Amino acid sequence: MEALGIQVKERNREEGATIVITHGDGDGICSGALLKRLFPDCLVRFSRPKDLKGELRRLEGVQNLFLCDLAINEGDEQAIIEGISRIASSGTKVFFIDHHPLPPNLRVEGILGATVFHDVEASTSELVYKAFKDRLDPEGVFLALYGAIADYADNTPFVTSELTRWDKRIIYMEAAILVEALTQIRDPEYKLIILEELAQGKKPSEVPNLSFTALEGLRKEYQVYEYVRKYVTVKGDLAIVSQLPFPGYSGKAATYAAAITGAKVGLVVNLRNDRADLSLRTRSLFIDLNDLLRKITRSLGGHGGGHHQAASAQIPSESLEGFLDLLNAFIKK
Ligand SMILES: [Mn+2]
Repeated sequence: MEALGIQVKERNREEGATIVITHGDGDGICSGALLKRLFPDCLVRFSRPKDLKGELRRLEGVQNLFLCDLAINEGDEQAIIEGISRIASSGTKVFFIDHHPLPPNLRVEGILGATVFHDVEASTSELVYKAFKDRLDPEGVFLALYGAIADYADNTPFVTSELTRWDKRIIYMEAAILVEALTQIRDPEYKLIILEELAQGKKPSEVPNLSFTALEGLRKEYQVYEYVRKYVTVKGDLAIVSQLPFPGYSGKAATYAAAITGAKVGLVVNLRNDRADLSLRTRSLFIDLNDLLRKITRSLGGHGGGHHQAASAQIPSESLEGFLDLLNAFIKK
């Protein structure tokens, strides 16, 4: 860690000396909890890719800044890179740790001023754990595993090997408690409490109320499944579910839509005002949803991206039919 130049000893001198900005999902929370173990006094807050450039604009006088599990949206890369190098040149040590594919015209080396840990194969939690393993106690590994499972990034050599060291059924159960509970939790204050408890070494099942909330989530999960089974329609290679009445379950519903119909891609569309919110999932290794969405949505006046097999997008409602046709055409190629 000294080699990385982090000034651990001075962290108490000024409040907010270390700031962690992370995603509010399971992987982001586990990443943040790992860093909270290293820097107990750090300030943690949650953000989203679309808010990243704004976050950077507001930051000043920080000693260490960690940006975790936050994708760089296409179109924002210039502002984000400028923001990072501005903060870095004021003396802040900036760490960018993420596993989302970078925009096509950006390389890791282009993120100037930051120490970057980036790998699209691994979860952010795994990347954080590996980067600071020497300073973490051995139990930190559980957080890395929960975060990896939460993001379906559990087939890396590190994770598969670690899972054989422990009882993997228990690890999966704990990860599932976290994931299912998070489907029910919107409140960032509550998420921060969970992160804090995890950082202190509690297992998800030991965080007050989390198991109960997870079971509520699980019950709703099966309602979502039933809803998809009833209302899914197929258009070309797409299994489509519209206006899902279960907020927070779009990704899961997209997975079920593809599974139930056998279509290559599952897609959930929620129309709100003049906007269509889309969640897509595929299990095909030959389809790169991140790439397809980045390509297609821009020409339609929207934006989108994510991972190869899990991605989301926003487009104007009136472009929806055109979008579906384009997507089908691209999948055919
Ligand atoms: Mn992630």
